[in-house]
Amino acid sequence: MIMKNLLILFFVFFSISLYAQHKQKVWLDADTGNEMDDVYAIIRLLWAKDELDIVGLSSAHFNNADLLSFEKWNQYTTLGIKPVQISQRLNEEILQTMGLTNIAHPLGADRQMGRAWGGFEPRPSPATEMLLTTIKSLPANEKLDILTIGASTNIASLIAIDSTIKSKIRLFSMGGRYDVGRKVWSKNEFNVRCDLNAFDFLLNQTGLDWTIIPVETCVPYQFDRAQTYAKLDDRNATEQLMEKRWIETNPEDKTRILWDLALVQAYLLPKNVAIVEAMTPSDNHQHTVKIYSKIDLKAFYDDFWGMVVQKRNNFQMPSHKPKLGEVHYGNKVGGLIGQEGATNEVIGIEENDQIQQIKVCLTKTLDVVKGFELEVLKKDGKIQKLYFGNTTDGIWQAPYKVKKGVSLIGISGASGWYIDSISFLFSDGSKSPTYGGKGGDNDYKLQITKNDKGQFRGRLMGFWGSMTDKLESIGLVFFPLE
Ligand SMILES: [Ca+2]
Repeated sequence: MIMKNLLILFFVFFSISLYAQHKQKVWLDADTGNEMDDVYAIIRLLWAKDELDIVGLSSAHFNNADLLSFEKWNQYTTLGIKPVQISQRLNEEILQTMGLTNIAHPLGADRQMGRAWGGFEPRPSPATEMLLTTIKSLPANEKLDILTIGASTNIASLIAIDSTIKSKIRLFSMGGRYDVGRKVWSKNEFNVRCDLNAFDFLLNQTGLDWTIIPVETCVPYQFDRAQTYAKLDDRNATEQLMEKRWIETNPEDKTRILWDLALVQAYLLPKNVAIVEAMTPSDNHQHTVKIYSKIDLKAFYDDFWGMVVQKRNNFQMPSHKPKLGEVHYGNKVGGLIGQEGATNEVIGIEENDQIQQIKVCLTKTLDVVKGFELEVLKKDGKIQKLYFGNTTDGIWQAPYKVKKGVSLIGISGASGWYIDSISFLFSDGSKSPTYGGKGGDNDYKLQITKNDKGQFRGRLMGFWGSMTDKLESIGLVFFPLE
């Protein structure tokens, strides 16, 4: 199992470049109600909200001929079905679950561009309206990246309504077929079939920066049902959205191709994809578009499942960025989901303090951490004891003597529901023994990192987290130095 062996490192970092540069604005348009992979793709993109400015999530329809002839479309009864409304409801559920309803989430068009026999009449919708407003308010040097993982009605309509916005967007879409070797297109693909007019309209646009991931590139990117169910944590609401979606929508499928997730990850992981230029199909205006021709499958799997674990532990991350001169609460690890524990923090390590010894308190069964005590020699020569966690009725371990001149810079160990084990990391690269049990699926490491010059980027001031009769979660509290 990949996850069992994957050591996930959580670095407390405050790279200036991350915050100083403007974040790329991104919009995702999804036919979320269609199959199960849109949910995975949306969640993966939303997990990138610290690196990107995700400004909108619009809904797309998945109108198709089967809805008129079959009684069911996946779990939905087709009688009176309103596809774009299903996508919209799911989009809202995802944003609510992740606490991100502040991201715009307008409704998209309920039908294709033009008519069944053709035509490029746009379908205005709240989505095209909000997209226009967003694009019009961009500074001169900025573009909006739009990702679309369903029928491209909303994006084609946007351009049909106002073609001047073409120079202000970069489009990334999933759909269509393209055989890179033979340089042959086929429009026989679901997203295209749901709005062939829109796809043709987009292919006829010159001056549009467009990158397409065709079916051929996505096909190898498959998830195994049993593995996916096993890896998604039942205690995490966001992960449950993904598991539930598979169970409800495509329960009989032992494997699924994650088409839409492939597009989102191709966008997020440009180093792990190959891009070729392709001449548009011969029945369209002749110019080139970009094709994601290959994806690094291992990098994609590792990225996705690594993020699942990382976000499971980090979901309570404070939203404010660290500033010089401001105490910062770093990411926490541990079983945060129930939030049954009381909040707990200790901040008292000052500049030039010397931690002399650390004592860890474990449960009676010795397999879970309850808390710890730091014995600090203050500048004025007095000894101060700092306590973290709930140390009543615990078993104290032999104290760990800290070397003189060495400072505490972080912790590592394993966590599950609770902090199963902990060890302490020091400025000279040394590490205390590990205290606690062997449990905990998630290896964690929280530490203050060094800059290029080898200087620590911050100073550890203490810890924050939550506790029941055990230590439930823990994060570093630190003072940024750069
Ligand atoms: Ca889709």
